[in-house]
Formats: sequence, C-alpha cells, structure tokens
Amino acid sequence: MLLPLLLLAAMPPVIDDEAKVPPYTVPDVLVCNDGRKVDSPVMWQQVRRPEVVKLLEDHVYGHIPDTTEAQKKFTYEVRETDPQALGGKATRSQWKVWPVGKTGPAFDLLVYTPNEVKGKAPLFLGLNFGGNHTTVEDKAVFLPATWVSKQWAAVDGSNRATDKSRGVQASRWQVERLIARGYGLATVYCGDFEPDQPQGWKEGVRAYLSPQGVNTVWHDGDWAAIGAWSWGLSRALDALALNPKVDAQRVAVIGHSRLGKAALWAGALDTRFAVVISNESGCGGAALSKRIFGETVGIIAGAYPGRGFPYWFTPKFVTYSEKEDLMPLDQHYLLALVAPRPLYVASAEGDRWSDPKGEYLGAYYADPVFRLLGQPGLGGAEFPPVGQAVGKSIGYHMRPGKHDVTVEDWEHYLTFADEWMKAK
Ligand code: GTR
Repeated sequence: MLLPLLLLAAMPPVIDDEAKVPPYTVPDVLVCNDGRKVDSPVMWQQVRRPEVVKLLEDHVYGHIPDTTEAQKKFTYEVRETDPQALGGKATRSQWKVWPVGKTGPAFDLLVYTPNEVKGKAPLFLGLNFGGNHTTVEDKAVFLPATWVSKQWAAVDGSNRATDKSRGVQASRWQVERLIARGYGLATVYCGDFEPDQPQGWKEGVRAYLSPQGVNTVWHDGDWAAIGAWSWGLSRALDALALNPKVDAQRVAVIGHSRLGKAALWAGALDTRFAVVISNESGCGGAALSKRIFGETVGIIAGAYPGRGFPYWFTPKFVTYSEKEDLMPLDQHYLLALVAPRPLYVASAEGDRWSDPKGEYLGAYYADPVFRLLGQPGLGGAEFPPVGQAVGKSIGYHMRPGKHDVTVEDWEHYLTFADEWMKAK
C-alpha cells in the first residue's frame, strides 16, 4: 500500500530564509556559447542576443513558430466605440481581432485613450486573467466568449464569464489614473489566446497553428502557454498600430505574475515594445531560478504530483527541478533581452513566493547588457528599502504588501513612463 506513495517525488521544503539560499553561480550573459566575451553592441546584437533567445526557447519557454504567413489573414472588426467613456475623459474602443484569419482564434481588444491628449497617446498594454470586463467598472465592456477560470471571474456552469465579475480586478488596472496622466490602456483576456488550464491549448492558438491540431504532442523546445500569451501580446500590438489614437511607438507591455512572465517574454522578443514592466513575475519571470527561494522550477513546472503549471513552459524546463545548477542560463537572460529599452521590475515585500530579492538580482545581472548598449540600467542602485524606487533605465521597487498590482505600483510605473515615454 505504501509503494505508490514512495514513487511520488517528495517536495523539498520551500526556502523562505535568505540564510538558507544555497551557494549558486550566475552565468555571465555576456559570455558567448563558445566562451568569447561580448565586447561591443554589434557583437551583442549579432552573436549573443540570438544565442540568448535560443537558450530561453530551448530550456524555458519553447520556440514560438513563425506565423508571418498566417498573419497575412489578419483581420478585425470595430465592435464598438464611445468617445465619451469614463465620464467623457476617454475614448473607448472594442475590436474583435482575428490575428490569423477568420477560421482561427479571435481576441477582444479593449482600449481606452485619453481625450485630453491631442494626437496619438502613449499606452500600457497588458493581458488580464479573467476577461476585459473584470478590469474596469464600465458596463459597456463585452464579456469574453472563451473559457474563464472561476478563480478570477464569476462564471456559469460551462466556465463562461458572467456579469457578476464586472470590475472585480479594476484596482489592478487603474484606468482613470492612467487616463488622467495622459496614457491609454489596452487589455486582452489571456484566455483568448490560450485558456489557462492544462488542456487550454486545444482551444487556443497553439492547436490552431499546429499541423496536428488537438492531437499535437509537445516536445522539448516547443512553445507553451506563456509563449502563446506572448505571441498574443504582439498581435495586440499589431492591432494597436492601426488605432489612430494610439502611438504604437510608445507602448509599454506590462503584466502581473504569470502574465508578467508573458509580458517579459513578449517584451524580450518583440522590440517594438518601448518599455517592459514586470509586476511580481517571480519564478519563470524576473526571479533567478538558481536561488531556489520561494517557488522553484520543480514547483511551478510540475515536478511534484498535483501541483504546478507544466503547460506554461516547454517540457525541458521541468527537467531542471532540483538541478537548477545544470541550467546553462538564468532569468536575467530574459531581462537582458529588453536592453537597450527601458525595463521595470517590481516586487512586493509580502510576496515571498515570487522571491523579491531574486527579482532584483535578475535585473542586477542583466544590467551589464544595458550599460554595454549605452544605457544607465540600474545606475548602480542596490537592493532598496521597502517602498523606494531605484534605478535609471532599469527601474526597481519592492512595495509593502502582498502579491497584487496596486496604486503604489502604478505611481512608480507612471513616473518611469514619464521619463521614458513622454510625448516627443
Ligand atoms: C501562482 C504561481 C506563480 C504566479 C501566480 C499568479 O500559483 O505559482 O508563479 O504565476 O500563480 O499568476 O498569480
């Protein structure tokens, strides 16, 4: 009777004490696979950057297929606009977008732009967890048509969103505050690209774009849910570029937690994003995996029975569970790909699971790439006291409180955006 239990991998205790972090070595992102040190911006761009992308694809997120051909069928419909939204302060538009043609998946793009801004406005773009209608108190926002988890939104018996969840995540989006500061907000439900559940890919872009469809077997190096969401952020940017009220040159991609991981991967790969913001993206996001602090590779990627999210990552990732020292990279490689563009990494003191110090160190070890490319990066900033924002073209703060996106986070992001995305 005991035998099956013995076969289950036992999960080591979660490390929540800095003193218990084992010694680890952080690979130098500026050393090429053949051992050469990157000594010029050209060498970074032409030699090392592609290597770093491939390392992240092979070991962490998988390779996003080239969809250039399928995107020729990109089409959209404007479902609704209101030039007097949010009490007259904003213009709301809701587009239905079919990024790879009408036989493929569609997403609902909700956009608010500030009426006070003449011409094209800078904007924040992020995926949401439970449907566009959860992000704002605005009854005109359409409910998603796709599967939604009851963890994030009120759903009916078939996991379709209901009116009851309108505005439930509004505090995380702060649309009025953004509009008042001269920024737009665009958001898409992540489940429009891939519902966040183990079988979600069958309803999303991954099955549609795979020749084997719902019979696809995913191998090492193949993309996973984070890749699908990242791809989706780029398709949302394609659509935003067609919106006459949006300055597509000044779009910050932002995400929280699992969707912060997706925002980082999107911002790393798609250099059209002007600014990249990670809100508590944690393990598989900004935090160094080799510290093994809080959530680990094994916990997140499904090494232990009954927990984790193996479908977020390429299958190879979980093989590093309890073998993080064998990983030929760490998450600062992801952050380094944002350079020379501005990057913001944010943590919360009470969000130990995401390893705040590990998120700061992700930025710290990426910093040399920003400086090589002529940007000030962290500007020498050390791990700051709670509540203090530091850094130059890499911003960082750890605010008090728990895992969330708060007004305090947004105030820091808006200050950072004023510095790097101000009207030109
Ligand atoms: C947790 C997961 C974290 C983070 C979080 C979230 O369960 O372990 O890595 O992604 O979910 O997305 O809120």
